[in-house]
Amino acid sequence: MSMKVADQLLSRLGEWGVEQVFGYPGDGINGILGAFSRAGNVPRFIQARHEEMAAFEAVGYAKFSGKPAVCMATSGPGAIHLLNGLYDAKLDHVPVVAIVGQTNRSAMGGSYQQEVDLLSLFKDVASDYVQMVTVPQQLPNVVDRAIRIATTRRAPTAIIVPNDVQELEYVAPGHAFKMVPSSLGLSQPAVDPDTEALQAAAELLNAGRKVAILVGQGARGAREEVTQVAGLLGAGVAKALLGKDVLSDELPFVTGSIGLLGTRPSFEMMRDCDTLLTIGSNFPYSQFLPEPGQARAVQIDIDGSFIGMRYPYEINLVGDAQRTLRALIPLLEPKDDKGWRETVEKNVARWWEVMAAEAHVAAEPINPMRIFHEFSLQAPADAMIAADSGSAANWYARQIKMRGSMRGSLSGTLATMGPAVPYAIGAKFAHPDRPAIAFEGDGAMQMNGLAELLTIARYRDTWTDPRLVVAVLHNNDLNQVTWELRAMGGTPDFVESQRLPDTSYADFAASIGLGAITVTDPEQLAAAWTEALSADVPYVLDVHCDADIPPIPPHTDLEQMQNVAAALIKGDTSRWGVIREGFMTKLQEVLPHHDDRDEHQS
Ligand SMILES: Cc1ncc(C[n+]2csc(CCOP(=O)(O)OP(=O)(O)O)c2C)c(N)n1
Ligand SMILES: [Mg+2]
Repeated sequence: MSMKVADQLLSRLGEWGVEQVFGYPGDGINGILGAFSRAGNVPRFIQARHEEMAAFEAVGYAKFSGKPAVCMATSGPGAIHLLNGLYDAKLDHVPVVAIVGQTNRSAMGGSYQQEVDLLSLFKDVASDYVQMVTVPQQLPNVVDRAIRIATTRRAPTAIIVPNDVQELEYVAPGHAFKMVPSSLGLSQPAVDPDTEALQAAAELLNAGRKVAILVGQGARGAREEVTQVAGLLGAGVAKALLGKDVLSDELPFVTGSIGLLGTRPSFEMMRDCDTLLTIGSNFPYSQFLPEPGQARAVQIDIDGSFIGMRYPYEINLVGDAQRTLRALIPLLEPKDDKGWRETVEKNVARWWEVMAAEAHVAAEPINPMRIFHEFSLQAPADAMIAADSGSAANWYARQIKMRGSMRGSLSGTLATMGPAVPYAIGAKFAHPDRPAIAFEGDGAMQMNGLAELLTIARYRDTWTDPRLVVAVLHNNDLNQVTWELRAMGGTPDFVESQRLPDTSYADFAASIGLGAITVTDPEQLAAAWTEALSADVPYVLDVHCDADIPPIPPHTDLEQMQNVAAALIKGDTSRWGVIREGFMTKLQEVLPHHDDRDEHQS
């Protein structure tokens, strides 16, 4: 039987080990859909509710599996819908290959229906590689390069296949002029550091007395080595958001997240250190790093094009995190003075006490921090966690204690709304035998999460471990932005843009056969988690939570704190007790004195 280009496309993906394609149909890819049918759905077509969700599912799959992922959409509108998910892949550096259709070659340039200039559309997002297949002989090389480049550069790439080309008989590239034969496979190099630079880095680190380490997702493969280096240097370790799962939070010297969503011990460690070692992180907020001139610094990163930014590093070591640290360890001298490390550990221990106390501050009806706190106490050691970009990202960053082989991710750099549910779906396809948990705001649920619950309902029986819990922060508000407005002091509360229509997320989940619990009492939370985490169906926890709990870290700058305080005073003063009671110690320091507050209230 002769093979069409579309058949060869799927067979080539299969040869690369691609097991599923997250996509949405349309006549621009009808030829490829026919090939899926002929191939008995191998690789497997996973149907999302929206192309952006298909792209997020691919990003989630790539993030949780470490392997390249494929998403697919029709020409024109379908291709456009993929974009946000592909940008998420680009900004967080994960390999995703997008395959899209296009009108027939005969119609191109004719302002034809659904004809969009796709090469231009994808030029920025897939700047590493975007190509249109116009003759059959091009196909293997374009597919192979799209996968290889996505993998090597950890970036999205795009393949455009016009509808009529999909249907052509496949002809392999010949042994002739202007033919480009191709091959499968990719063996990545081991990137070792330069010996002289390594020696200089060791000298710098040995000279430091108060060493701070910052790790990002690039350090994921170097858990043991980071721990050993931190021990030798008497250092604490802060984690960038995408590197939250690099080290267990049960280690006493791990200060947790850093930055706008970060912890106080990370903030203090960076404020007081004299030496900084950054490993596999491109953490953007340099104001949370030491002041320039305060600390001498070394950076280790596998990608020379991303090294040396954000801080005036003295040594920029290009190398694989694990191999570089292994080479560095014998050159490091154990620090005699343990005072710095003891301070860091004391701060960390205190921080976790404060987190627990904050989670237990009474609220109306539920303090959102408590959702994360109760989850963290029960979290399966192999949980895969996704958080959305609203207030959930703050509580994920600060309240959840990573341990065991737990994995976690979010849209770290694009910080887009909406990826938590599709990431969790992608994670389930990466590891069908592990539980997945998505934390998502009600705004994001209304944007797309609700619809994507249907995808969960559809595929739930294909996962060996059926547990996928979606915890909805039901606050009827676009709360993260509401608090940003308050902190800015500009528009404390513009109701028209911020309030959300109310609906029941649990009712919707139940109506499509998922497990569902509406939680309105904080004392129900522990039992709700137990039920959802031991169930044999996916669950939605619809948690009614308080919109008056500010997701602002306790070390936010003074002016912002004062704006928040002022907004609270001007607003509903009955909420005042909640704010004051415990969880924002720093806020109390900048608030007006008791008497002034009474005046404001009157
Ligand atoms: C696609 C997109 N649109 C808008 C924003 C800006 N934004 C960030 S968080 C947020 C509010 C999220 O609200 P919700 O999902 O209800 O979570 P909450 O903060 O209330 O917990 C908005 C509008 C964004 N990051 N991404
Ligand atoms: Mg909300």
